Amino acid sequence: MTTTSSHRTDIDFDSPEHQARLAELYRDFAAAGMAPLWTAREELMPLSPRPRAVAHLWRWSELYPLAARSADLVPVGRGGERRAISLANPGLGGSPYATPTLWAAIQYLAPHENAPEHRHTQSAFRFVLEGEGVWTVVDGDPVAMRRGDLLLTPGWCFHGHHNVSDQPMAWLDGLDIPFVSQTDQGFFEFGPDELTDRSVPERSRSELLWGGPGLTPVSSTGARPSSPLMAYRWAHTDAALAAQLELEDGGYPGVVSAGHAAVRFTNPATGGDALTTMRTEMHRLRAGASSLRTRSSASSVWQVFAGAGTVTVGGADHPVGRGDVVAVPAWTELSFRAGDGLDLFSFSDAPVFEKLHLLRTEVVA
Ligand code: GTQ
Ligand code: FE2
Repeated sequence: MTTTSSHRTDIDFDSPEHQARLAELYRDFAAAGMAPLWTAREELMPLSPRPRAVAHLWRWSELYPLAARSADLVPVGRGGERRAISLANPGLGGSPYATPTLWAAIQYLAPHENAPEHRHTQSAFRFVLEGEGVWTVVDGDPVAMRRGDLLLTPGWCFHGHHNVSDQPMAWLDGLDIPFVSQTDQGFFEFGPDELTDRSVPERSRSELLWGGPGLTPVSSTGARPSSPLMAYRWAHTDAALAAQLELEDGGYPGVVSAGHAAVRFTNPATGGDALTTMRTEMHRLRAGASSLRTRSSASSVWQVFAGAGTVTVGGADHPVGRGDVVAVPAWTELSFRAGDGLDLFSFSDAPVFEKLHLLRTEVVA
């Protein structure tokens, strides 16, 4: 690469002798464990993000039967820990990651199966597309999992799952596994082989404490960075979205389009994201409505919860329906259009970059 300023006039850069000495210099750099910036500046410091991950769509009609097949062939137990099958972005060279920072997986528990307790520094959530009958026990608190619910497992909380029903159950897991792995922050501990509490309460202890909007238990011992509430129930999320759509102007004009309601799952004690490393949201588009076209330096994963429509990502249109999952790399244009109505769950790595003052988000004209 040539420079356009500070050019030395006493050197003939094009001479064969110069070229040979340069090649030798690069060989010696490599041998000494050194690498120049100038030959790789564009790759190392691009003008804007150049994600290796690609926009990709997984169909629920393909994910679910494959997860069910694995239940006939692979037991759940100590060691492997979970029957979770990740969604691997084809741009990431075979890594089992949806984006460079986000793990998205379908987890499947056959009737009366248990997944043993463990804990890890990775944060996790479960989002339930369909079914019920599984309780996830988070630090000894059994939390029911049902359609439309978001269940949290903040980092370093013990957790195990058990299916008490005669039906299998599958759901979407989201974790920050790739972010934690690539930054060498992973710690893991096995818990007891038997679940600490096999009871199946209607509501978890965390919900009994934090059950009212805007109401903090007086006994609360102070805010923690991740949410003290382990379950965000569909009835509440649905009601909040329906209420927003009653506002003709969307509430905050310019941020969302008309006919687009959106809520973020937050820590009720702080108003911040429910988890420290992942942002979780639910969106609803009225029949025929379109979202604004946006892009963000955060990468994200979206799952259609209900309805059908079109996702436009990286300039390509994809028809999507219930359960379909879309990975959206950093700085990739994204918009949605609803058919008869469209409910979408999403998660992203935005909290990480927000805390580091790296997050950039824009509405594309
Ligand atoms: O349910 O504990 O998809 O530890 C990946 C790792 C789920 C879990 C995953 C996990 C879990
Ligand atoms: Fe886990």
